[in-house]
Amino acid sequence: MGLKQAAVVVRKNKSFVITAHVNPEGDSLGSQIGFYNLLKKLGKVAVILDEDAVPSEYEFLPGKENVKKFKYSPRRRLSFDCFVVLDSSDLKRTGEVWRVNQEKKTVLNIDHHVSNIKFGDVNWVEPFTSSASEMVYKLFKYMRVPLDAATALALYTGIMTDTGSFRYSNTTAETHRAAAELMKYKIDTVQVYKNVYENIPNEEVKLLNRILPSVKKDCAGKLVWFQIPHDLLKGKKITFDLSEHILSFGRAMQGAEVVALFKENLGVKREIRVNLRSQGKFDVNKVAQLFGGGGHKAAAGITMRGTITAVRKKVLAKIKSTL
Ligand SMILES: [Mn+2]
Repeated sequence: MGLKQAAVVVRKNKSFVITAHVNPEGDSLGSQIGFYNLLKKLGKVAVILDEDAVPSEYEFLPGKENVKKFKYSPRRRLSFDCFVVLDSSDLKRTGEVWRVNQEKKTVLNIDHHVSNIKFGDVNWVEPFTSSASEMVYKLFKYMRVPLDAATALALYTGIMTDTGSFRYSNTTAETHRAAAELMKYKIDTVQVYKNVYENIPNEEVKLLNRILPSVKKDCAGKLVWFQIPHDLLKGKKITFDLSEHILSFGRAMQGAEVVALFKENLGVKREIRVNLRSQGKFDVNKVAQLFGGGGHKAAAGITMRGTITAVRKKVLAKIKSTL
């Protein structure tokens, strides 16, 4: 059983590097901060290294200052006993951070993506659990490590964001029980929601205003897609993640069953990020896996090489053939 083995790895080792996927969001940050706090309470040495900076909507999280933006360099050697990867279906989802584990120290893989390829030495993978944050909550309980207000806030935020604020089908009775217990630490849940979702900076509102009207529909409205061209983002200092808002808007459109968002990754030439969402019936993970991506049945992503037009055509054709 993964949980038990994960606890053994935590007990056995002294120093840890913690990471998660690129483009951090609520669950990757919540689970990393929660796991870091667990280790600290057990007297361990730990550091959180992420490829990308913390988006502005998560700056309210206590402990976010422990999340270090990390640029890999082969000359920089880090010594540690255990490499912990959270909320990532494979090592490459960490960007370049996985390269710090040159000495092949124990890899602990803690994740809830159905597409997880079990890349760890110890794999604790629970596709039926709402979020990596809920898994870290379980680890606290199992190891009988006391929670605290800052940890509760981080884990609650991760659970809230990955369940679409307790609306998606991954929300279970267990999820609600975890959230209920975390709320005992006086979390201002209304404010957490506002911080994450109702806090869009003016510059980003202007962008939304240009992206949303470009929505395209296909398959009699069952397929909805958006494309963010590179020149729209170029030169702009984007600190707020708009993807979730765009995808939610797509899902809310009448008749929409599948939503796709195509974006050119800034800084990386000819790399396209595709985000897919469904209402729950259509399996977007299956489509994502055909192109080397993955995720969950109702939410998945792909990073592909090529022009945005070519990528879009391939992915949409696949969706249309099964929709
Ligand atoms: Mn997650």
